[in-house]
Amino acid sequence: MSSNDRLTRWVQEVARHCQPDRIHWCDGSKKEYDRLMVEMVARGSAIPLRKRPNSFLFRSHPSDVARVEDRTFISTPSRDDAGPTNNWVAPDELKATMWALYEGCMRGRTMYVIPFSMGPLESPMAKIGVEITDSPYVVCNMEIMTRVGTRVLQAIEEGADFIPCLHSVGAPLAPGQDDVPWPCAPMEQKYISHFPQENLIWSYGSGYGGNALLGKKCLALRIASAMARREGWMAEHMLILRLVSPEGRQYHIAAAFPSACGKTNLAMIQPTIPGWRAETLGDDIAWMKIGPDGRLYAINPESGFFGVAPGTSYKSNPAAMDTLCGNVIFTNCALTDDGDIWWEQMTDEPPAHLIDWRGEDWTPERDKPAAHPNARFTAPTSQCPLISSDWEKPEGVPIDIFIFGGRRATVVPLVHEAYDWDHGVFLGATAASETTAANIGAVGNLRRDPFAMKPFCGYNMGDYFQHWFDMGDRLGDKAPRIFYVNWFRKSPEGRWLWPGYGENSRVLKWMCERVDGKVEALDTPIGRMPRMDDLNLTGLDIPPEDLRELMRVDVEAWRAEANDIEKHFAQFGDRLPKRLERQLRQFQIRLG
Ligand code: OXD
Ligand code: MN
Repeated sequence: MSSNDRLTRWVQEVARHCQPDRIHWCDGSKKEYDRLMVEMVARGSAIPLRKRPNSFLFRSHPSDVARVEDRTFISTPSRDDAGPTNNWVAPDELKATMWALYEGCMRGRTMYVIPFSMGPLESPMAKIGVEITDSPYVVCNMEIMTRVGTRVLQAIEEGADFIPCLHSVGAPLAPGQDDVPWPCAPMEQKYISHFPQENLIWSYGSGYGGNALLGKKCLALRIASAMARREGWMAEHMLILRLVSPEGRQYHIAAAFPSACGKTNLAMIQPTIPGWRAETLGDDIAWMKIGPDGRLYAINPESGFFGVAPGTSYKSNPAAMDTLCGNVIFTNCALTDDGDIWWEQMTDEPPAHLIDWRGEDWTPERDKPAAHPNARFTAPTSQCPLISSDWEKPEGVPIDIFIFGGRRATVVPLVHEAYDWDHGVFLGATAASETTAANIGAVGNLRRDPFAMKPFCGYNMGDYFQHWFDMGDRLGDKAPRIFYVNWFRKSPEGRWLWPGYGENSRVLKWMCERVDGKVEALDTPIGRMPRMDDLNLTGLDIPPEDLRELMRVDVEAWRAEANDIEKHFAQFGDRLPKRLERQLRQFQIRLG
């Protein structure tokens, strides 16, 4: 059976179950996008923005505002293969449950078939997917976030493999029933399911973000991470950035932070140190493979930004603001009276009147935010003024530096460097952050989020740690150097100690100098740290006591951290690599 026969049969099988009124094969054209938007405006689910060309605002149902980790499943034949950090249901049971939900779920709706490529089609690292969905909102978002169209279909016809991704909002319409602006199913019927052994994705009941745009978290991270382990490459929750020194030397950085910890801001950094500049390559996902020269090469599999809107401003991220000049889909932002969008911290002063993300009147006295904290923009990567001319290079760019980090008000200093690759894997495996609104759940608790992949690893995380060791063994002395940062440390009174944003370039510059062997570092129990003189702080007005606090290694607090890491590691049982146990012991010895 050719790939194309396989595709036709799959589409027919899904249509038999889901019973849509119509089937539409997407060609990815502007005409198609515009027509779908016109239809969504007419139905009342999209609001055209008078102030931004070709841009639209959507408001989701209040129960469907973020990724639903509790309803996300890695369905491997054995529970152990999904591991302790994933929800698991046996494949047969999960498929039976979901087929029952899919039965007739697209009645009254159009079923769209979206052929898409993650990565430029001509890249040896690209992977093809086909998403079936009953949401035109998903089609338009996918047309920005991925490369959709007939060229992809042609590649499938010529024999290219594809990953089937099935999605339904789970809201069939009875004959004559009016649609709602944001159809979705109740929480207990939502399922975001992955079958990594079969490279298969089934999503039901949510229309929001990573639950529904299946190329992103589901394919490019969960399924891809499992493929990458089998095939010897890496699929990581990382931005990709090129830093260029005054001498013109290029450094490529891949950095992993949990959701809503500033990845998009760092990806679009505008260095404040004279002579240095940066180019954006990606803001969320990196696929990396060892090249013919033995170095690790990264591509960004996406073609759009699905960024957290609140907090984005001309102060925090001017390049993102310019990216949003037009052709953007906004979700759950507030609407201004003159037909533009607004969100918290976009401007110093909020407008005097808005329609909030729930569609209600809003004035600054209201104690609720006008935009949902996980409000998003979907914008083409090509519109970013800092985009690198190499962002679609089929072979990718060679990575020099890995950065891990999170949001920590206490304990973790501004920057430290791993002693070696194994120690770097330990830093990644123990990364922790205060939780944010990107996932439904409590905000502000500390959670260990290894490699920022806890919600996105498609197999047992113990095996994932081992995969990192295996990659390091293969890379040898060509492996990227590994660093850990925390831009978010606060003073005991709750003041930010570090200005962040463009000033983070000072820390990046130090990393580049470490890579080039230009500066020594101080050995501490947690890793290597900058000598104060080596960190360029010219022009910053940070009181010396703040700097000391920013860099302080509080051995007592780190001992408590080590105890917590012991508990964190224990959950992996015998799937925890011995090399990580050894790292923990050495860390405890260094702490004394
Ligand atoms: C994202 C996330 O949307 O990590 O990128 O939640
Ligand atoms: Mn992300």
